[in-house]
Amino acid sequence: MSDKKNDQGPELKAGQIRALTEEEIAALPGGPGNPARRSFMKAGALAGLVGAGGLIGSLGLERAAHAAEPGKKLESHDVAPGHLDEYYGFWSGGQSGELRILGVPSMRELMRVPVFNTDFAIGWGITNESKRVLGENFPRGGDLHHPHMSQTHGHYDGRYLFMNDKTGSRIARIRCDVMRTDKITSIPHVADVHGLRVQREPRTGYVFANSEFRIPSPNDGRDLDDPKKYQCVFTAVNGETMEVAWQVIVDGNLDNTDCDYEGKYVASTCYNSEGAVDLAGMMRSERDWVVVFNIKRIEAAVKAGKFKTIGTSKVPVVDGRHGSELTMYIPVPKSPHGLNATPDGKYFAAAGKLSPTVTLMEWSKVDDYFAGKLKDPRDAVVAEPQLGLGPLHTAYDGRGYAYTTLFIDSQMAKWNIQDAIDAYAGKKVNYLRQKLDVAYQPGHNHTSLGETRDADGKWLVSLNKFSKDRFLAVGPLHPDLDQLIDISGDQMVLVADEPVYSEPHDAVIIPAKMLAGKIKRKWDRKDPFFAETVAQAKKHGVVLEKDSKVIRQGKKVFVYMTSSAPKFGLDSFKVKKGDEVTVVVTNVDSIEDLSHGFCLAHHGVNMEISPQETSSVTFKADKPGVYWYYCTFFCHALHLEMRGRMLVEA
Ligand code: K7E
Ligand code: CUA
Repeated sequence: MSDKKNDQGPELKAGQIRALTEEEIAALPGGPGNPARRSFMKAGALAGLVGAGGLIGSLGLERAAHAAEPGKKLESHDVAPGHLDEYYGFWSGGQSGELRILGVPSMRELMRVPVFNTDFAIGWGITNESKRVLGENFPRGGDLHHPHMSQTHGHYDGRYLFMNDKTGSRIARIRCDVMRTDKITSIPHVADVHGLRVQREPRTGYVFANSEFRIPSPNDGRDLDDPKKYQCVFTAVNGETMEVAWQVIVDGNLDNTDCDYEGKYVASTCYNSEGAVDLAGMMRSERDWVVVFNIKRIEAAVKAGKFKTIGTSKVPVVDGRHGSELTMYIPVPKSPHGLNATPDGKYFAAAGKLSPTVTLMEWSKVDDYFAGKLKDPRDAVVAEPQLGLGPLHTAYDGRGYAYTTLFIDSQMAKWNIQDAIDAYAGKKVNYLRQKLDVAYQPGHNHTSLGETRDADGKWLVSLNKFSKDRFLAVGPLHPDLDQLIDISGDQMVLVADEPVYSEPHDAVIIPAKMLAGKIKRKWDRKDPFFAETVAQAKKHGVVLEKDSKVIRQGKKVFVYMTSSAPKFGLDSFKVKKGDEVTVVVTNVDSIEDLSHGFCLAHHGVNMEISPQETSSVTFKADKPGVYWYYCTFFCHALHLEMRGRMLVEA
């Protein structure tokens, strides 16, 4: 072994990839190359999924061995300064609760959009406009897993992005024209919201949401420790109104979901078919299932009044448990995870997780089942390729290939869909094309346009849960690692490592040209996002674009002011201790990128006011004294002078 050990992995010269020494190669378990790495990864996985500290050193060497693989010229993902990326990437922010916008292929982070989190930079969770979206008593954060853009006829349409909050059982919508969260809906009768997808045909339409944990229904203290009575429901939300359209009670608990390209079905993976509340219980059976929901039949049942409501909620809830004509239960190996429909509209795949297989099913066989022509639901399965350990999610390139993440093996498996079908039918064909090492433990993957009819087979990202030694040490918490892979050729080629903050689960990659002209570069004064604030000003006789004045109504004080670099409309305003103060700032600058901020010292108040935007905040003035407010976006040479005083009388 090299004696040059340090915390940060093998020593590299700038711009160089270091080859292993002969000694190091000899020290690798089982010799050089993939097999060694694989057996190591398996050992690691069995020892508690790479938990064992002693294994980390050799993992680093494996990395070097892979990165230094000869004969592979890395494709460039460089985007020169001043040049634009070809794609947008919309990235889940996981437990940070935000959505992130990346440029692909550069992997540069372009923007963060706060959704379920609070964000002091723009005042999300602080301004009245954001609180109207978040609702009263909103939770402090959220766990954002799955972002998906609205579609029309199976193509991205640039209207909205939808995403789930696993911990708060919520679904949020971002308006793509301003990239701002505009609606958040709480889902009733569920403990969490996990899998989320959008209807493709004719358009979105429905937003489908799985819930994972089973709970009593209603969850009001009854049946506390009687898990047999716990329930899990599937939810369809109307993406236009963001109201819950209907729910379906299912057997087992739901995990991930996807729908077809014809608007007929949506399918979800289910694990814990046992309905257990402990790990051993959840592993008792040999199989779980995929449940397919028949959208037309569910709509008809709701229309015919064949539903119940729960508690005070008006949401129609139909029964889709075993024996229901609304659903189909397809047995698959234990604990399936990802559910991904192929872009040709023919198949859908459930990743095995605990089984080394992916189960491929055909939508037309689902037609047959509901028409009474297919008796055994298992006959909807057309392939079950064996790929490696820990298959979690599958992405597609539109050329007939599928890419499946192998969590335990830390690999990406590329396989041919038709060959896998032929092999299942008994032909002697090899469907596996390539396995690429990724670093390390991938969860989701995603291809450019791969969840639409337009799958273009250019880029694949592997969203890895561990980065280990791939970056400089930054403390016990490591960044996650998103790797960009070029899939345009026969072989997958790794082109970039992107460290990311906790914790991306999923992402979508959308050509910039699909959004061209749809994204605004400054606010429209008539924008609905702040329309309520504008209406309130009107009632007060205030013209926001011109007036700066203070209006008192009893103990409520409304402070209206403009902002224009480098000046607020008011140099000072006076209130009394105990007043409820609402400050409304309108940015009358209309130069692109000339944002101002309003930050009030010692009051936890900051908000962004971009060109032509109105933002407002309400707080209690409970401390007598002088408090400066100042601009927080460096807008002008006299930006530091852009400030004023709030005078609070005792
Ligand atoms: Cu696989 Cu929440 Cu999509 Cu994470 S789920 S990986
Ligand atoms: Cu306005 Cu800085």
